[in-house]
Amino acid sequence: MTRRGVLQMIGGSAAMGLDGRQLEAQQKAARAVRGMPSPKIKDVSVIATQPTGARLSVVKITTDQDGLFGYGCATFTQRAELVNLAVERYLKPLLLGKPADRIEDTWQMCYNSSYWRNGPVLNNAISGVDEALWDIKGRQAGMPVYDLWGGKCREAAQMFANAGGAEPKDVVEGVRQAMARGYKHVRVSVGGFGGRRGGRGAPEAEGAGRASGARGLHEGPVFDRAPALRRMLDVFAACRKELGFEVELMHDMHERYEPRQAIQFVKDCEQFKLYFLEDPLSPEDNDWFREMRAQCTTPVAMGELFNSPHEWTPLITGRLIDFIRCHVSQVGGASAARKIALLAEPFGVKTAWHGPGDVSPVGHTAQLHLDLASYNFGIQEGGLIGGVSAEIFKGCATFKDGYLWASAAPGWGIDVDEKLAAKYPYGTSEQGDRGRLNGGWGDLRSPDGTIIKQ
Ligand code: GCO
Ligand code: MG
Repeated sequence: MTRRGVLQMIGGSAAMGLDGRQLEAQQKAARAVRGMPSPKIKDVSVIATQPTGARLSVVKITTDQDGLFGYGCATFTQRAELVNLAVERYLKPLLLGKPADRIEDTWQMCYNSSYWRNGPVLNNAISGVDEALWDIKGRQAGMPVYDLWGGKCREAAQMFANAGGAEPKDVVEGVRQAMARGYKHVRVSVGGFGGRRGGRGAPEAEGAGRASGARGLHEGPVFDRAPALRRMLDVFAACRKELGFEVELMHDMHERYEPRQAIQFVKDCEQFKLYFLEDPLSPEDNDWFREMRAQCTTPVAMGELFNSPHEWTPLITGRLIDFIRCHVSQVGGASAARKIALLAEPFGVKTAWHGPGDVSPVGHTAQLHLDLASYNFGIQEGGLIGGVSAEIFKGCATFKDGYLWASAAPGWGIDVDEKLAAKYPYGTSEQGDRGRLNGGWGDLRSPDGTIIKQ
């Protein structure tokens, strides 16, 4: 069999979910090519696709060894085109001809090449390159990336579900349904959840923090903090009354509250024995965590908005949070996230990587590999890929009884149908403001018109 044949088999078989015998044959083949000169980077490109809500950016690195290539997630949906440009105009010329198997050195080279660093656009661009190189390394070695990181610490990664609704009783029903699907952890919200701000005329904006009949002094979407917090206490009370303490509950405060207000709420929630409260403060208010820690025992998760070590290191080493929840591509990809997980372990901080729809299936898979290889894994958000996304991104993880199961295929085990991806260019499925703002977000304001961090 020619070299090209061997490597095509390695690549192609990923999507087909190998059985033991085939995996053995393939690893034997991988061993055969192992001594080859280290692959050089021949091309760097971006797959920009929007099969569902989010604008996805997936970097593809092709090497000078036929059939040896890799994919990495660079998804920053609110500024996708800027990230793609950073990859094509700045990282590609830097990488062409460079060895594809010096992942850490390449990370540091890209990180320092802009002199100014630790920003959302550049970190996402670096993430795409970093994860593509890990994919190549795994394909070359004939093993999944989690095996390159020391192998599995657990068979599968436990996931959480989301349950929302206009009224507490609807949320209770949503939690019940999630438990019926095998989930033991459910993140709840009432009238407006996480990033879905509702915008003009969107029903959920009505629920969130706007007492019935109250109107803002302005046209746009309104968020009224105090009523929103009172409603969440009603939701937790209803869930515990109807469902008891068996189910682990969480809520995303989405950094929308004043620090004192947030501390009071986190304290008021102690009676509900929550799994965690997420983003109780904004990164700009990180220094309030010391006070929050001193005041109450409710576990907190923080970090999806972090881009810099200056943000996560003091919270982890100060044992001021319980879960580090970074968006893996926003910190520079799998290599950077792995370092955060290793930093967090001795401080008793667990991982709960940010995993909503604006992480690509490649990114979700990289998170899953991190979850499997990190001793201090906490909980996984998202990663259930279906519909056309699963047709474009073949080889994604499977779900069973509340757990996400990775395939044993080499690299990330994902193969991308790039032709099909091209059928979903940016803007394909964007409504209202989102289209006008090229995937970005508009404003969210309190009743008097003051901007709120969303
Ligand atoms: C979450 C997040 C999301 C974000 C969104 C931003 O915890 O899942 O807070 O809802 O708002 O990913 O684009
Ligand atoms: Mg969040």
